Amino acid sequence: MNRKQLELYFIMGTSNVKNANPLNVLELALQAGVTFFQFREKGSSALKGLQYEEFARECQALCRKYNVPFIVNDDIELALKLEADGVHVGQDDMAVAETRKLVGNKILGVSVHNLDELEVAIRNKADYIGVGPIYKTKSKADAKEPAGTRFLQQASKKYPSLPIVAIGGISSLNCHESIEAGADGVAVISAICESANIHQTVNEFKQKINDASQVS
Ligand code: 3NM
Repeated sequence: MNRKQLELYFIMGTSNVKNANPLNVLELALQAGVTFFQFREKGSSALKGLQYEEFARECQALCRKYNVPFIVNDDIELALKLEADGVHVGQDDMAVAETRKLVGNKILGVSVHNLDELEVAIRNKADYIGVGPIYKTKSKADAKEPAGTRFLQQASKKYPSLPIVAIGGISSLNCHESIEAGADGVAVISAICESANIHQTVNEFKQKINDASQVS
C-alpha cells in the first residue's frame, strides 16, 4: 500500500451514526475524499449475522465505487469471506503473527501503544500501524488514556519508512499536530460521523493535513 492513502482514514459502524443512514454518511465521506475506510461494527447495538454481513457488503461496494481500500476491523473471517482489501487488529484481537498468516498479502494494520508492540507489528510485516488515542475519545469504550503525540513522534523517528496513522479525538482543528509529529494521516470516527457538513469537514481536514505535511 501507498502511505499517502492513510491521509484521511474514515472508520464507521452503525452505532457511530445518530440521525442519518450510515451508508449515506459513508458515501458523502467518500465523495468528499476520504482515502481509506475501516468497517468497525461494534457495541451493544451492533448488527449481527446476515444483517452484519449485508451492511459490510454495502460499505464495501461503496468503497469500490470510489476506489478506496475497504478494511475490516478485527473480524478476519469476514475479511476473508468478502475479499476485503485488508484487516485492522488491536492488541486484544488475534495475535499479529497469526493474523498475518491468515490474511496473506492483504493490508494489515495494527494498533500499537509502545515500542514493544510496534516491533512485534513490524516483525510480522504490518503494512501500517495505528497510534492512539492521541486525545480523549468518546468513540471507543475501552480506549487507553490519551497519550498526546510523544509516542507517535518517537515511532516515526525510529521507523521513518513505516506508514503511521494517528487516532483518537482527532478533529480538523488538531489534526496538524499528528502530521507534524510524523503521522502519514489521521483516522477519525466522530469528526466525520457527527459533522453537519461532511464535505466541508473533509475539505478542512485535507487542507490542514496538506499544509502540515509541507512543513513536517
Ligand atoms: N481506536 P474518534 S481510539 C477506534 O486508541 C479507536 O486505538 C483508538 O474515534 C485507539 O475519532 C478510537 O471519534 C476511536 O475519537 C476514534
